[in-house]
Amino acid sequence: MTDCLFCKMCNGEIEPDVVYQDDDVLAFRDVNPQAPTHVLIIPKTHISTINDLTPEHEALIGKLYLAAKQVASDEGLAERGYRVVMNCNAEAGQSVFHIHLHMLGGRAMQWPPG
Ligand code: DGP
Repeated sequence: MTDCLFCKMCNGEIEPDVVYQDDDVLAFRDVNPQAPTHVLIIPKTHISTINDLTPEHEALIGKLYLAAKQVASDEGLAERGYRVVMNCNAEAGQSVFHIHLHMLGGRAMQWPPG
């Protein structure tokens, strides 16, 4: 999508602080980090929300989680622990409508989240 912020990161129009990428996935540091490590992991294809997922996206969603695992390991968080979360629509706090996993770590997390 031409007016999607995260699509612009995938096509090189905007250059985020990339920590991982492959053919299908891009991972970059959040501009407004909520933890010492806060990385967003996105598919390179545009999907607006979880509600838009179809069975054909099954493998792609798995790749997002495998990328989160890789980034956590690279950041030294695998044993300490980290949180992976995806918001869907307004009440959950989604503000960018191109699905993304938040990978947060480097501090103790609270539960339930606010
Ligand atoms: P969410 O609220 O779940 O849709 O998360 C969107 C995240 O995107 C939020 O944590 C801030 C981040 N973000 C917004 N604009 C930019 C940007 O221009 N660059 C980067 N790196 N992150 C951004």
